[in-house]
Amino acid sequence: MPWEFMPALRLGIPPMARLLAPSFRPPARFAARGAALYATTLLLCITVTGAGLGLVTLQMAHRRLQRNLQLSAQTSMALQSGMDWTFWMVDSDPNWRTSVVSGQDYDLASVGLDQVTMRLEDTDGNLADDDTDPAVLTVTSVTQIAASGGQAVCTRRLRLTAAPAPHRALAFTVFSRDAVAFTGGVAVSGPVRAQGNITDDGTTALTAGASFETVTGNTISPGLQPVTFASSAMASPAPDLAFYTNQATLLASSSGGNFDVRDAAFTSTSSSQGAANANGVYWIDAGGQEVRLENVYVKGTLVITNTRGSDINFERPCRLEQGTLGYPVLLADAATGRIEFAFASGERLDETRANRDFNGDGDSADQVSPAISGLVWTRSASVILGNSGWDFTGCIIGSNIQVTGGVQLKRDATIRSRVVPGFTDGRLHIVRGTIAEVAVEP
Ligand SMILES: [Ca+2]
Ligand SMILES: [Ca+2]
Ligand SMILES: [Ca+2]
Repeated sequence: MPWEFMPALRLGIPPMARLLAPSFRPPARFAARGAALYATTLLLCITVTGAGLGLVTLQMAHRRLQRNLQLSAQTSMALQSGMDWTFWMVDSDPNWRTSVVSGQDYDLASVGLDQVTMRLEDTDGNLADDDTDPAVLTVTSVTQIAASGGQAVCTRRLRLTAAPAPHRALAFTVFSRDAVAFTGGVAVSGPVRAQGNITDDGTTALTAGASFETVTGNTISPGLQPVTFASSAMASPAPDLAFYTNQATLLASSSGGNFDVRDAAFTSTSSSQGAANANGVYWIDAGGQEVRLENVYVKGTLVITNTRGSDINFERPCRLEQGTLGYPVLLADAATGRIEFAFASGERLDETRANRDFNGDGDSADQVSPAISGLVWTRSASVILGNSGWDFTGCIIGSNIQVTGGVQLKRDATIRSRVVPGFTDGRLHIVRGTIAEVAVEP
C-alpha cells in the first residue's frame, strides 16, 4: 500500500453505512486525500473487474472457437466422405445412371454417414438418357455437437460438376476384343490394341505413331514395333444402339433376298431417301438379311442392326465421314456374321454415272475416293478391311480384325478426347474449378 494512505487508516475510516449516508460529510482535513483514495480504489475495482470480465469473455470466445473448429472439421470430414462415397458408388455401379434418380436427395445414413445427403442432378432432368451428360453433385452435411445450453449445429453444403471421360479404347486406331492380323502390305501409323495375338506376314509398313499392345500371354509378330504388354484386358465399349436408332431415319428395305443400298448419299442436309435427318443418323434394320452397300456416301452416322448373323458387306466404293455431332460414323451389329469393307483403290464414287451429288458440293461431276474416317463400332465374328489401298482414319472397334491389301490405318488424335454417347468410361470426374460451398437454404 502506498505510504501516503497510512494516516487515513491510522485515523480510522468511518463505517461504510456512514460513508454512504447522504448526510455524511468527511472532515475537511480528510476531504482531499479521501476523495483521491476513493477514486483510486474505484478505478482499481473497475480495472480488476474489467480484467476479470475480459478473461471470462476471452475464455468463452476461445471455447466458442474450439467448438466451431470442431464442428467445422467434423462437417468438412462428413462432406468429404459424402463426396468420396458418391464417386465410389459411381465407379462400382456400372448402372448408376439408371439406379440414381436425377435431383433426388439420398440419405447416406445407411452407408454409415449420419446426417449426410447426396444428390446427383442432370440439368436435363434425366441421368440415363445420355452417358455423356455431366452431373451436378450436391453433398449436404448436418453436424451436431454438445455445447453449453444444448446442441451446436452446423449445416454445410458442397456442390461440384462432374463429367465422364472418353473410353480408353478411343485412344487406339484399331481396338480388337481378341486378335488382329495384318497381311498384304498394310500401312500402320496409329496405335493398335488387341486382347489376343497381333500377327503380320512381314509386309506391314510402319510409320511414326504405330504401336502394338496386347495382354500378357499373347504374342505380337516380331516385325511389329514398338510393343507393350498390358497386365489386364480392357473392356470394349458397349454402346446402347437405341440412343442412335431413337433419333435415326429408318432406311427402306430393298426387294430381293438382301438389304441393298446403292448409289445413295446420306448427310444432315440431304438424303437419297426422302427428308434428311437433321442429326445425320440413318438406320438399316436388316430384318435378318445380309446387308450390301455399294456407292454409298455417308456424312453422319449409319446404324445397322438385326442381321441375325448375316453378313454386312461394304462391297464397292463407299465413303463414310463423321458428321457435325461427332457421333460414330458407323455402328454395325452383325451378331455372329462377318463385316467386310472391300474397296478397290482405283474405284471412285462416280457422281456422273450415278447422277448424284455424293459429296454435297452442288454438282454431280466429282469422282469421290473410298475412305472411312471417324469412329467405327462393330459386333460380329470378324471384321475385314481390305481389297486395296484405301484409307481408314480414326478408331475401329471390333472382333478378329483382319486388315489386308494395302489398306492404310491412320490415327485421328482428336477421337481419344471426344466424349461420344456410348463410348465414355461410365464414371464421373470433377470438372476443374467447379467445387464450391453453397449457401444452405433456410
Ligand atoms: Ca441427360
Ligand atoms: Ca459433287
Ligand atoms: Ca465438285
